[in-house]
Amino acid sequence: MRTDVAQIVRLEDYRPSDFLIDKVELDFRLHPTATKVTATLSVRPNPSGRSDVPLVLDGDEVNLKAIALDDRTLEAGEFEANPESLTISQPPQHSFRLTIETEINPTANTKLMGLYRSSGNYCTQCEAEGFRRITYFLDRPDVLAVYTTRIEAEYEEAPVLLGNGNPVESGFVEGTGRHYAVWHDPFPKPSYLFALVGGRLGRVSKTFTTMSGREVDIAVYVEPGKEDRAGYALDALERSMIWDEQVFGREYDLDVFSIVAVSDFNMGAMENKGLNIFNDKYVLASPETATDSDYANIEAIIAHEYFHNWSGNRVTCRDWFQLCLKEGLTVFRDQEFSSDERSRPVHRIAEVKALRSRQFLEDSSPLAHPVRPIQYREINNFYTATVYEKGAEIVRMLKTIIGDEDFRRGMDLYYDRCDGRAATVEDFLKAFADVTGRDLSHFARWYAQSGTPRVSVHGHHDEAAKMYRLDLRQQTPPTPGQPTKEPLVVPIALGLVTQDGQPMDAHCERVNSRGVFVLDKTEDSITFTGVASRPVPSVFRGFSAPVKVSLDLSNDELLVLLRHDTDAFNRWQAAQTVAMRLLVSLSTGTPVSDEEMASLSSALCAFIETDALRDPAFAALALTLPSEADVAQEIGKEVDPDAIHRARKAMRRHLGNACREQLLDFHRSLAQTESYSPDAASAGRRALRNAALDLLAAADLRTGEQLASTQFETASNMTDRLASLSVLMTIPGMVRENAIAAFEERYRSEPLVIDKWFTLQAAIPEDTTLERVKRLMEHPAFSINNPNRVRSLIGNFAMLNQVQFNRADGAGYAFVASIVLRADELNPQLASRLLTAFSTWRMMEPTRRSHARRALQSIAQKPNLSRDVGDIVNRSLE
Ligand code: 0A1
Ligand code: ZN
Repeated sequence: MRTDVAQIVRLEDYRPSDFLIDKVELDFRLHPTATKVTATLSVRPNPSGRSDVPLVLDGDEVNLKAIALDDRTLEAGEFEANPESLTISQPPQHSFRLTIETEINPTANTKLMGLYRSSGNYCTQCEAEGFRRITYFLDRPDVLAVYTTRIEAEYEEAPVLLGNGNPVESGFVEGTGRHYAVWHDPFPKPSYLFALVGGRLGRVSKTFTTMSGREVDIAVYVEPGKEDRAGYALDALERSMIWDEQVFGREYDLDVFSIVAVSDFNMGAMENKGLNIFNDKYVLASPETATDSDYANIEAIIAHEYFHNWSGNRVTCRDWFQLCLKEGLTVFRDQEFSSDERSRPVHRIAEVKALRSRQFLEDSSPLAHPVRPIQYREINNFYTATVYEKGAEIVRMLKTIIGDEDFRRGMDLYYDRCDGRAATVEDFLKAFADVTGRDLSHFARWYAQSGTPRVSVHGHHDEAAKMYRLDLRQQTPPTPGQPTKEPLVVPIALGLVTQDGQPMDAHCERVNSRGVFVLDKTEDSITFTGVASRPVPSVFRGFSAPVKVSLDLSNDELLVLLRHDTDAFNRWQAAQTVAMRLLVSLSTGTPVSDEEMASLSSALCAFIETDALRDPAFAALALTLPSEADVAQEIGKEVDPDAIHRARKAMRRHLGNACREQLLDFHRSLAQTESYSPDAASAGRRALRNAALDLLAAADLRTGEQLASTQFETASNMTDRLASLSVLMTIPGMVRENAIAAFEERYRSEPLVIDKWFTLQAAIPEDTTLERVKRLMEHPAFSINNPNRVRSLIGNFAMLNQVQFNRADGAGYAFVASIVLRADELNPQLASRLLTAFSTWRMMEPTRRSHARRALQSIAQKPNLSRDVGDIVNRSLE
C-alpha cells in the first residue's frame, strides 16, 4: 500500500538539480476527456549538478503518447516511462530539446490538482506538485524556466483562454470551430506557478497605471451573470497594487493581471504568475450574499495572492522546506495591508485569535512541526497554520526587533539580491543581518524549533528604593521529535501603568526607545527605576511574540488594563485573560464566586457604556468570550467539552443579564438605516449590534428569539441576516426551524450562501445535530466532490461543534472518519484536511480519547490510503 512506501523527503538531502530547463513551450488541445499536451523542454546539464547521470522527470498519473529528443522520436529502450516518472538513462551532455506528448482526462480529475474542470471550465492547480500531472517535468521550485503556452479549444466550449504572462497572439483555427491563444511569460518561474484557464466566463476590468507609468489591464473573471459580484475583488486588487508600491516599493511587472474565480478549489487561492486562480468564495460578494467577514477575507486573500508576485514569484523558494519564506512573509504583508486599510488594533486582535485557535492548537498537537520543517512525507500536508501564521509572526518579530526603517532596508536588499532566484530562509535573514550588522543566528531558531513558548512574568516592587523588577522566564514544552528545547529570542513590547490606570514614566535602560525588551535567555530580570507605587505591567503589547503568557496579576489589576492601557490589544487581552480564568474554573469544577463573575461583567458593562461607540468593532471583540475550543486548549488535558459548553453558556448568560440595558440600547440604536457598505466602520457597528443580540439571547431565550426573528425578517444584508439566524440556532423550536426553511428557500440557487446554512446547522450544539448533518448530505446542493460544500458541512461540524464532534459515545468521530475515507478516494487533500480535526484527541478525557483512537485506527487500517491521509493519520497516532 502506498502509505507504507511513502518516502521521507529530508531538508538535509537537498542537492541542486542535475539538469536545468530554461525554456518550456506548451501546446494544449483542450478536450473534456482527452486533452492533448505537447511540451517542448530546452534542457541542459546543470553546471552545479552531477554529470553523467540519467535525466529523471517527475510524473503523476501521466499518460505518455510520444517522446522525441531534438526532433528524433525516441524508441523503446532509449527511455523508460511509467505514470510516475520518465527516465532517459543516457541523455546528451549538452543542451537538447525534449518533446513530450501526453494525454489527460480533466473531467475525471477529482483531486483538483493538475488540469481539471470546474463547472465545465478548464483550470489548473500546480502548487505544490501538480504540474507533473500535466506533463513529465523537473517539478521542483529551483528549476526556473521561461514559458510560452498555446491553448486551443472549441470556441463554443471555451471562448476565454488565459495563460501566464502577456497575450501574444490569438485567432481561429479555420474551418474547425476551434480557436487558440498564445501567452508568453518573460519571467523565469518554477512549474508550480504555471496556470491556464479555458471556459465561459464573465469579466470586469479596468486599467491600472503603475508608479512608473505603465498601464496594466487588471481583470476579474467569474461565472457569467455574476459580474456584479466581482467589483469588490477588483477594487481590493487595485488597492493592493497601490499599497505594495507605497509601502514596499514593489511594482507590477506584466501588461495584464487576471483573477479567475472557480467553484471547485482545494484551498483559498493561488498566485500563478499573472493569472491568479481563486476559490469563488474569496471573490464573489454582494450585500445580499456576503457577510462583513466575507468582504474582509476577500480583501485579504486578493492582497495575499497579489503580494506573492514579489514574495514568492519574483523571489521563489529553493525547495518546499522553505515554504514559509514565501507564505509567512506574504501573510505578514497581507496582514499589514489589512491593518492599514482597516483598524490596526481590531485587525491585530483578529489575527491573534486566529493564530491561537489554529496555530497554537497545532503546535500543541501530534501534528506540531517547525515553521521550516526538516522532513515531510507529503508536502500538501505542510500548508499549515504554523508555516503561514507563525511564519508571519516571525517576520513581525524581526521588524519589532530591528525597527521599521531597517526592516524596509532589509526587504529591499532581499529583493535586490534574490530577484529571479530560488531562495532560502538563510538568504532572507542574511539581508537583515547585513543591513543592521546584527547576528540573527539565534533569532533563526524560531524557524527550527516547534512548540509555543510559555513566558512567565513576575513583578516585584521595592517601595523604598522606588524600583520595580520584572522576572521573566521562558520555556517551551516538548513536541514530536524535539524532546528538549532551547531559549528563543522573544521581543517583549511593554510598559507600566499605575493602579488607577495612568501610564508611568518609569525607566529601564534595557528597554529600547520603541518600548521593547528582548528576552533571549531562559531567565532574565529587568529593573525599572523611579517607580513610586506598585504598577500594573502591560507586557507583550500588540502581541509582540507568539507565546503563551502567565502573569501574576490579579483579576482586578487586569481589569485596570482593560479600562486604561494605552495599548488596545492589551485592553482586549486583559478582559480575555480574566474571562479565560473564570471559564477554566467553571469548566473544571473549581468554584467561582458571584463577586468574581460580577467584577468581570461590571468592568465590561462600564467599559461598553463609555467606550463602545468610539470603536464598536473593538467593543464587539471585548464582549466575545474565548471560544469553547480555546478553553479546551487552555485546560489542555482530560477535557470534558460538555462542561466547557455549560460554563461558557453560563458566563454568556451572566454577562447578558448584567449589561442588559446597554445591550438592548445597542441593538436598537445601531440598526442599519442607510444602505449597506462593507467598510470597516460600518462593519464594526454591525458587529457590536450582533454581539449584543447574541448576549441578550444567552440571557433570555424569549427576548433573544423575538429580537432575532424580527432581525431575520427585516435584515437588509447578509451580515445581519446570518447573525440573527445564528442566534436562532441556539434556541430550539419552531421559530428556528421556520427560519432555517425560509433561508433555504431564499438562497437555494446560491451555493456559497447554502454553505453558510450548512455551517450554522452543523454547529448546533444538540444531540440531534449528527442526524441533521447526515440528512443534509442528501440535500441537492451538497456534493462530496466540492471542497467548499464538504468543509462547510462536515469540516465545520468537526471544527466548530465541540460538543457534538466530541460526543461521549464516539458517534461524531466515527462519522467524520467515515467521510474522510469516502473523500480520500476522490480528493486526498480534502480528506487529509478534514482529518486534522482529530488533532485534539489526546487532550480529551479517557472515554472520548479511546473512541477517537479507535476512529483513527479504523482509518489507518484501511488499505490504499492516499499519502496525504496516511501521513496525517500516522502522525496523529504516534
Ligand atoms: N500558495 C497558495 C496556497 C495553495 C497551495 C496549494 C494549493 O493546491 C491545492 C493551492 C493553493 C497561497 O498561499 O495562497
Ligand atoms: Zn500564499
